Amino acid sequence: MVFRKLLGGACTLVGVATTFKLAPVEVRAQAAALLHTAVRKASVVEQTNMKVELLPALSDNYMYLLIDVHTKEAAVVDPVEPIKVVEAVRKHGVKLTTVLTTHHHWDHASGNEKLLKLMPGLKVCGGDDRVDGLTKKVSHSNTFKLGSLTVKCLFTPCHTTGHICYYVTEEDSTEPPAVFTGDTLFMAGCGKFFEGTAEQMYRALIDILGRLPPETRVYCGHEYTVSNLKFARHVEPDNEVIKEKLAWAKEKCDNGEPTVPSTLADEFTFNPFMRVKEKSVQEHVKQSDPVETMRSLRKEKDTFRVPKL
Ligand SMILES: N[C@@H](CCC(=O)N[C@@H](CS)C(=O)NCC(=O)O)C(=O)O
Ligand SMILES: [Zn+2]
Repeated sequence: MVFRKLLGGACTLVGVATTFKLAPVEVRAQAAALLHTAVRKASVVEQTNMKVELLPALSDNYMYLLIDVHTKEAAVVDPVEPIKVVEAVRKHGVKLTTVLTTHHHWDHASGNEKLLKLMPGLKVCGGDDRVDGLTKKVSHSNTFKLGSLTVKCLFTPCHTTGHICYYVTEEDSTEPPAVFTGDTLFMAGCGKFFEGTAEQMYRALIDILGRLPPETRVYCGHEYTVSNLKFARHVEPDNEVIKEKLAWAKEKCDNGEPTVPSTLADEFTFNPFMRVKEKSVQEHVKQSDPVETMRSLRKEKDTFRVPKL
């Protein structure tokens, strides 16, 4: 018996029980024990000038510690669990100066005030007055330095009206840039259109994010990859890349490992919301216009029942 989604997350926990006859309380105890061996693991992506530590939070959120290797200045993206952030800052011996908030939802922004109390003087960026602890309201193309790194704000309204993605580049580098996409672009999916339209998501995914260098690494706000790929497979049953990626993502999640980051080039091969210009995707929703395809796909995914396998 497999305990997937036991804690409500997309792929938080997997374990194997030996009997089907356990009482509910025993099932819970066994699951709790398994939690200790199958918790989501933190991991670091290291480049010459830039380090990104992935910090799993809540059941399926990600926070990210972004470090400029040269100056040891750091920023944190969506620090919903501030204590974990403080621990990571101490572990790396870096100076945290900046909070990059993608949007105002509680699972992204509700740690800002507490982090400010723990580390006074932080610059808290966001694109929406509803962001807790906001000290620096940013808008499209605003650019600032984080040590030797450059952070550019990309306004991507739709999931919320003030959503910002943060694009990070290293000067004179041949290594890939990074983009923190919050709940706009997920691995193999996109955010719900809570406060926006298909036109806006098309602009965000195709015109803004889709025009960044293809090798750009994508760090998104949630670990939804497995369920997103099951929807992708439903949309394009003949797409072999989706099948391979799904097998890979299941394996990762079963080991408590992140499927993040991907790259923009990868997303164009398996993410249906990035593939709205492809005939195979358009045919699935019986549309011929990319924006209408985006609208139909999102509508269908809003009620899609994710299959167990
Ligand atoms: N479908 C989500 C349910 C939670 C949810 O609605 N998440 C928001 C972000 S906080 C979202 O935009 N999800 C994208 C989607 O369901 O496709 C899941 O896989 O657990
Ligand atoms: Zn979210």
